[in-house]
Amino acid sequence: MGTEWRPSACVLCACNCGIEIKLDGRHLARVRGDKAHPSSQGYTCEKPLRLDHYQNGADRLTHPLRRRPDGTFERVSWDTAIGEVAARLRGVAGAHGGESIFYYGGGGQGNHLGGSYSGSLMRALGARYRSNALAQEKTGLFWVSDRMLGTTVSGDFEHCEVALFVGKNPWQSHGLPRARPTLREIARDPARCMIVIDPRRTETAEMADIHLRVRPGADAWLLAAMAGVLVQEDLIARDWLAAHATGLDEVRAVLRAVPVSGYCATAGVPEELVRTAARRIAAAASVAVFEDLGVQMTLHSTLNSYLDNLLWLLTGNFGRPGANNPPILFAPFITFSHHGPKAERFSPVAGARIISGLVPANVVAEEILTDHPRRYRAMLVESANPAHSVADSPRMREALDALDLLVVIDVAMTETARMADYVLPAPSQFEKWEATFFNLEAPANYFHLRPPVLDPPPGTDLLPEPEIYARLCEAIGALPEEKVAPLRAAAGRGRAAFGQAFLAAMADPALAKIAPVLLYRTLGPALPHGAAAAASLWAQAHRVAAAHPEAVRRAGVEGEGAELGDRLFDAVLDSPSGMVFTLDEPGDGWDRLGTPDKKIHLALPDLLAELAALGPGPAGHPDYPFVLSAGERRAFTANTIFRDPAWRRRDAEGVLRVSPKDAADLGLSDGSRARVTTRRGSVEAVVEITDTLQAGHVSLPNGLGLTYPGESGQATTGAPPNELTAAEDRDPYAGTPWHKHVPARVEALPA
Ligand SMILES: Nc1nc2c(c(=O)[nH]1)N[C@H]1C(S)=C(S)[C@@H](COP(=O)(O)OP(=O)(O)OC[C@H]3O[C@@H](n4cnc5c(=O)[nH]c(N)nc54)[C@H](O)[C@@H]3O)O[C@H]1N2
Ligand SMILES: Nc1nc2c(c(=O)[nH]1)N[C@H]1C(S)=C(S)[C@@H](COP(=O)(O)OP(=O)(O)OC[C@H]3O[C@@H](n4cnc5c(=O)[nH]c(N)nc54)[C@H](O)[C@@H]3O)O[C@H]1N2
Ligand code: SF4
Ligand SMILES: [Mo]
Repeated sequence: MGTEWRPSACVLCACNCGIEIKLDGRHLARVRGDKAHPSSQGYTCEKPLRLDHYQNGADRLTHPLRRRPDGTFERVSWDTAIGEVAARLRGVAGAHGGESIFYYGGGGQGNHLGGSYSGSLMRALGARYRSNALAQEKTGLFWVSDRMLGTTVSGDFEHCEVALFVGKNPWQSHGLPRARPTLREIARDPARCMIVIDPRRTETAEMADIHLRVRPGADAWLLAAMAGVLVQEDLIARDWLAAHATGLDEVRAVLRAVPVSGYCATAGVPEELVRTAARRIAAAASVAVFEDLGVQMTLHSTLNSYLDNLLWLLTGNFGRPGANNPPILFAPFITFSHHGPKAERFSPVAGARIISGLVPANVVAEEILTDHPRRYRAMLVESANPAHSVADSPRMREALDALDLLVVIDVAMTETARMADYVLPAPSQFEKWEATFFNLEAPANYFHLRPPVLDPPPGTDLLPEPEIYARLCEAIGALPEEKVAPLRAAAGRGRAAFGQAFLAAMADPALAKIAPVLLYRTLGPALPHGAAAAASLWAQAHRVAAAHPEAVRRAGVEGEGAELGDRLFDAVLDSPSGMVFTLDEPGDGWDRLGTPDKKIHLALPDLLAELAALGPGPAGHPDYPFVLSAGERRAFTANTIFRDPAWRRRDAEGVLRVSPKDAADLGLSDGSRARVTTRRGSVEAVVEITDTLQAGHVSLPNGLGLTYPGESGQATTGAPPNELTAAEDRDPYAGTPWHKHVPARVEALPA
């Protein structure tokens, strides 16, 4: 075994904890938390110890592949792959317009550097439509937050008095730095309080002071009741709202009319507990909130996000320590259109709302499987597995099959890659420079550019994503050498000369369109240690330094003007364990309100109308009496990043969780098998009986059902959740799926 510990990051969830890796040959033999990482500070959960299953998976891709007419793949050279993919993309754009080329993905949980170059290629082709997993989870919240605040926020759980988790189980899913110690600290401190809204008695709910055990899908009623209590008991931050918000009267009128008792009954939560929770939120010096998939993937998801925002806004929990603050994004992976229906865009076929630039994942198949002239004809997928992760897998497969061209960039032979015309293999995230753009912390925000830990495997022919995008841009003629050469020369003369030359080049719209790839080809080669892939970050560093010079200087980077941007970039290049890149002072968040009048807009008329018209509660389905939560996060799930089932030390097949009452009614026992059937499909699963679930509620994990090479050929382990979900089960505003609310039938299977 080697003796050196090499810094990197865990790639399994958005926290991207800093880790150190000790190699044994090509194996990630030992993994420990990196104490020098400013966010995780040495913390990790148990999952990164298993990262070798990702690094050395048996279905890692080794060479570019092209599909033969009989459906099998053949190896081709990169020149052939790039030349043919470029020609076919150009062919599709020529025949049907660049708009018919669709982009999906651009980064998983930890790899966003590659995707930062994809826009160059797409813009050069004239493509306009794209999507990724955020359009399965967060776009409803983004839409609401855009209209209310013109920005996003993140909760300050380190300093909050009250922590509110809504449809979120951070003990397992993390999402906040050092989640478990942070949760323990809140739970232990009698002055602080944890409130959890979840139908399940989760690990987090077990630690909570108040667990509002909502009926699945009834969050809108519960959250409305809580907001109703705030208004009806006059617990709102009246002076604060008068100074900072508009629309209070409209909101108050609707919330005054909320029948609190009735809504608590609908939600299945004792009214007194709901009132206690609302009063505790109102009385707290600070409340930090995290809402996640439990409410974002169930009925009324966008209304849930609105009500959630109202809970903390009506109580004044914005823009101060311990509350909810807008982070400075190093690379803005969320974009805000700043208000007004005029700014809104819709997808070309289904007319679905595009939020933060993303077409809802749930309508992608619909946008392909049609004879509409504007349908998508070609698709480029990078770092995503939509054939598995998007609702309604059978339909998604049909759609991918119907495309004129499907190109997949991945590290492994995934469910999606198997359907591709061309599979383009990339080095793993430990074999190249990488970074995550999920930098969502305030007041101290972190960025971590990771150097490679080892080389790509010998005998393989892999290219990092920036190189793939650059070569494709070159092959379609978007990166003419006569424009590139002068900039490359300027990069040789130093950063200041380059900055001036690059700024001048940006006056040329054809170059501005491909700016990231242009940086990669010009500044990239001049960067130390082969860090060419970091070139796009140079522009981001300058943007951050220009917009937030004080916050950057507080983080310890010195300089004025353009020099500050260059120094920030150099500091990023020189921080293999990550760095604090901005540090806020209390109140800084107010500058980042994106509303034109710098006020918080409380009233969203469409959602207030939906709130006023909330019916009698989620309706049951006579043929499908159970609510299936299709995609729970557990100790041994990690989306589809680990494909090797051997990474799981427990729960090998991903059990179907069932309450004791349902198990008795259905004749199920622990370890027996059951069939789960929905309108869309049917799967089998092993049963686990647990009183953490309510009667009528069953759950399956996410990320299961992957096909992986085993001892006796390809084998599929566990139930793929999206064989069960229907694309039309989605939010009316944001198109986000109702994966947590799938009407289902459960039957015992013979042993
Ligand atoms: N171990 C592990 N961690 C992960 C991941 C992983 O795959 N494995 N994935 C990462 C990703 S991509 C994400 S987006 C996050 C997601 O993180 P979470 O959103 O925390 O994960 P989930 O377990 O999917 O859902 C959270 C909770 O929603 C509850 N829920 C179900 N139905 C309802 C409902 O009707 N109302 C309410 N209020 N709650 C409901 C479930 O019981 C569950 O406890 O996790 C990240 N972290
Ligand atoms: N039913 C149901 N469906 C769900 C969910 C659910 O709860 N229930 N959860 C949803 C959520 S929140 C999410 S985030 C999505 C996740 O689903 P996807 O967005 O499809 O992403 P992942 O499953 O994380 O897969 C990431 C892909 O990146 C590849 N990869 C890893 N490293 C690299 C690299 O360096 N380069 C390249 N090019 N590729 C790489 C992996 O092999 C894998 O194929 O699933 C969604 N789907
Ligand atoms: S919390 Fe997330 S990033 Fe951190 S070690 Fe666990 S899975 Fe990895
Ligand atoms: Mo996610």
